[in-house]
Amino acid sequence: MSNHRRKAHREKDLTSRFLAGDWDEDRLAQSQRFSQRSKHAQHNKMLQTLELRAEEAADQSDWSSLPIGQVQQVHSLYVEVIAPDGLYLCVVRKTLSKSTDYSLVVGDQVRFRPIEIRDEQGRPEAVIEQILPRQTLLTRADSFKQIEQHPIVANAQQMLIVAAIVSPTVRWGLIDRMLIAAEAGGLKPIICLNKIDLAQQADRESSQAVLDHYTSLGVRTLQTSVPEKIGIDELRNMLLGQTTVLAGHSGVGKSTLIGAIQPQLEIRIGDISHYTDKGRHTTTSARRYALDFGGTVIDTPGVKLFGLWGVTLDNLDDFFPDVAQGSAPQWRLESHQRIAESLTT
Ligand SMILES: Nc1nc2c(ncn2[C@@H]2O[C@H](COP(=O)(O)OP(=O)(O)OP(=O)(O)O)[C@@H](O)[C@H]2O)c(=O)[nH]1
Ligand SMILES: [Mg+2]
Repeated sequence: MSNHRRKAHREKDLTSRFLAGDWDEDRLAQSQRFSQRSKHAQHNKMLQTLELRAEEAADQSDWSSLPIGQVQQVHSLYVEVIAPDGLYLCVVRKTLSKSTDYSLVVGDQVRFRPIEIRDEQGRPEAVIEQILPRQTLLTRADSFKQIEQHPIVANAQQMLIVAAIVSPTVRWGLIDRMLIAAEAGGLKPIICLNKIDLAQQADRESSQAVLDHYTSLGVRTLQTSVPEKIGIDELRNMLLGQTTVLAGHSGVGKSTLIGAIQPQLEIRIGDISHYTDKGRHTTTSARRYALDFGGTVIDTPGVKLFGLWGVTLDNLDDFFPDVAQGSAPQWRLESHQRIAESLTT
């Protein structure tokens, strides 16, 4: 016991010992790592207590009086819910997670019960009692074989499909898949072709011709460049008052675009050299951001593949009206063909 006390006393004094020249930088860093770890352990313990409480049976009688919030981010142990009076760290009532066959995703609307606990940063905690019906749901299958459903974001009204004209080179086939997912999930798609500052004029023009075809199918499109500030105001107008999920390949500039329309948001943006390493993603989980000028955006991690959920050979042509009408250009025919093949294998 006395040993323990002495140790605790010593750890409190770390910085002064370092400043007094007692400790070198390495020892200080190592010790701070340990105290960071014990902070984590403390936090985990607190969450476990919270989960235990969440196992108690739910009292449904007062659900209608509970506050409603929106899921801002889903972590492995807890969920961040944003409510009119601020952010809550929540766990899901065990009976609720057992009774629904789906898990929470960003954008879900929930009723939650605040409890008298705060985490070490003073954030209030709560138990999620109910998930409200979803208006839209962006979903993908875990692979081209469509074995398992992966809901990504709930209740978004729009999907900003982001691609880069180069670095990484645009893949129209991936865009076609994401267009289908948007439509199948009830979201209005917008195609945003970014990084046009890096392309030759001829490539910009040929890309515009492709975008014009999508416009003829009723899809809104735009070209953007963050360093040259091209299309940023237009994008801001498209996002105004809407809930929009951004999706696309890793490194195309999704997070950068969010940072460009609202610079005060501190969003992690990747160093382009990272993208030469396979599978390196800067954004690692979906997160919702409120826009000062009105509206909400949800940043998502990059995707390489977009497995389609709820699409079969029988309804595929519904998503390719140009193919069905015989007016599709060659690349759309090829895209349709590739998706059809993936649905049969
Ligand atoms: N030249 C140029 N570079 C850009 C543009 N937009 C983004 N970038 C760069 O592209 C790189 C990747 O940007 P991110 O915003 O991290 O890409 P992301 O789509 O969020 O990537 P993930 O989070 O991995 O899915 C960064 O180095 C950005 O500076 C642009 O319009 N032009
Ligand atoms: Mg990102």
